[in-house]
Amino acid sequence: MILESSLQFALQERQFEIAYQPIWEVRAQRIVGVEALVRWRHPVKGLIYPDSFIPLAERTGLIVELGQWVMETACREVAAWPAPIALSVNIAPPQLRRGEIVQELRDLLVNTQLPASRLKLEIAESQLSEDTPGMSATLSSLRDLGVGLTLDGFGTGSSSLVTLRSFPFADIKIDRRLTKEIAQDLRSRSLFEAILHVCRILKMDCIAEGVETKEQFALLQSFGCAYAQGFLIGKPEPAAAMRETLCRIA
Ligand code: G
Ligand code: G
Ligand code: MN
Repeated sequence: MILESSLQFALQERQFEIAYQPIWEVRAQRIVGVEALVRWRHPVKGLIYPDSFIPLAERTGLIVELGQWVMETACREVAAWPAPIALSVNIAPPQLRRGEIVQELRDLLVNTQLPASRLKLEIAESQLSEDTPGMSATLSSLRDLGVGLTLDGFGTGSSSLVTLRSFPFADIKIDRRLTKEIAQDLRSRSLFEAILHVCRILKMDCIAEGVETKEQFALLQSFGCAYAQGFLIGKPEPAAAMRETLCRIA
């Protein structure tokens, strides 16, 4: 069990780091972006994954400070890399409920020299049900700033077409639980294709998450899914390793 006080202490002590997982453009066969995934380097327990502490951080409000650290660190690190790839950062609703996030991001982009067009904010579909009018306004302001908005984890939970109508998302990330099924289950495969149709009509880009096998990759390629992410393409890696990968292929 992780306690609020230990999370608070870890934030003070800067015990967090970011792993970057590549996002692959299927047609051009190249890395076009990375997703920043936070890890907690605990001095005794070792590496702790976000599923174990993000929910607590959200409940206690510590996600605001942690999220600011992730955003600042990731923008700074990625802006210094040799290739002009995109950076995707996960954002939790408590961060969006603060109107200040728009001005903070604007300042951060200026300070790090990362063009707004290279930053994408991933917002989990499952968390948008707690919508407030303020959140929708904040998302519009962020879009006006020029950053991309990605609807994360689509295709499971309460996937709603209303969400697609109500919020200015530029792309959709299909949840890995659905990607996992497409090679075995016909209904899942049809649902996956249907989501791609919706994306095409709404002129949104689609990223399949959790691609682990060549069979899954071949299927999503045949369906015309533009982007893929998963262990088949690359695991999350520390900043230095990802930077080297990009230097090698640049
Ligand atoms: O890296 P891993 O697969 O363990 O990530 C698990 C979950 O944690 C993912 O669903 C991801 O969205 C979430 N996550 C990872 N990094 C962050 C972060 O910086 N902020 C938020 N809010 N969620 C994150
Ligand atoms: O924010 P989101 O839940 O989309 O974060 C992606 C998470 O999925 C990360 O924690 C990452 O480590 C994990 N992940 C990435 N690729 C794969 C994969 O191919 N298979 C599985 N099982 N998990 C993956
Ligand atoms: Mn994500």
